[in-house]
Amino acid sequence: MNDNVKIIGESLSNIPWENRPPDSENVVWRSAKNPIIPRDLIPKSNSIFNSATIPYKNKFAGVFRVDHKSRIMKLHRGFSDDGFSWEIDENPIEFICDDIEIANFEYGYDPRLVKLDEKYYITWCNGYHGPTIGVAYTEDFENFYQLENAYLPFNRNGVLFPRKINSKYTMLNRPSDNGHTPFGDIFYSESPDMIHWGCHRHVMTPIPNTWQSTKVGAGPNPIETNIGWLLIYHGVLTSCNGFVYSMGAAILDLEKPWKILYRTKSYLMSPQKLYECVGDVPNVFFPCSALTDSETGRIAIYYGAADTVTCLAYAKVDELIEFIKNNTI
Ligand code: BMA
Repeated sequence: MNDNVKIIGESLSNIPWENRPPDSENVVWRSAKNPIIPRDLIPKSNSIFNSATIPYKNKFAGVFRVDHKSRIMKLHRGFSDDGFSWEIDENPIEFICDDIEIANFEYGYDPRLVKLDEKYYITWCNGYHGPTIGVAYTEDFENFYQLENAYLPFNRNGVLFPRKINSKYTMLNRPSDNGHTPFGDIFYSESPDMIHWGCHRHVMTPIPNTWQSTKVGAGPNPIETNIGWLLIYHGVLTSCNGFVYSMGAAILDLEKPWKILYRTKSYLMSPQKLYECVGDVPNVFFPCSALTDSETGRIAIYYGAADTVTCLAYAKVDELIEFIKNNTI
């Protein structure tokens, strides 16, 4: 690994990993085992995608977007020994919440999962009179405590940073509409207590005539490096056949993360494999989570493909950051 670039975080010697295939020169490459989670892993599931994983007790835990056969969107818990093979609960997570007004949310989807202050925080797109950002935490993956929604509707892609910045909890988010949102910029918000969110700053806007021309949204929780926050995100273009979701990356300033240092001009990954192009929503490559090993610089990215299955892709932090710097807008 290039000694100049380092992930600031824990080592993870059992990170799911496959070396780059010899015939690939890409800075990000797919798992040969894709899709690692089929749509019908549990009896209730129509599809399992856009999901989040985290190291837990030397193994892995996850929160999964499961669209049921009724087509309600729910969050389910799962565990894995190796990060590839998952056991997902048949029933959705039942969040503990004192306030009945927000407890019975209509739907939950696109979870993100991050360790912060020795707790595991989950954020997701939460149906409360329209989509907003739900927030909850667990310490043991048994009891999940739901907090206040972060914002008023309409908002999607609420993604926490893995530590406080300038003594504040911080979150990227994407104001939206109530439907499929043909627009969308990424904003940054702060909170002193994980309840009240403010000090909103603009981060990123779509770029006309590119793979990210319609909207952009944060993907996995940002990865801290000595160069800046590595933000893997999705960008959407509108083709004559509908939206196309691809993956790019940016490096954000460590202290003022609303400032972009570098941002990829071309996408890093786009829907090209059959399982990304064919499914309930064709042409979707949607990253939601990344495991990292600070020792080797390995990054394993979990992404949803075609709103149907869950997949894995890999990168090395030094190569990825060099690529972003050399291919910046
Ligand atoms: C977005 C979200 C994602 C989904 C994508 C493509 O608006 O709903 O969950 O993957 O659309 O359908």
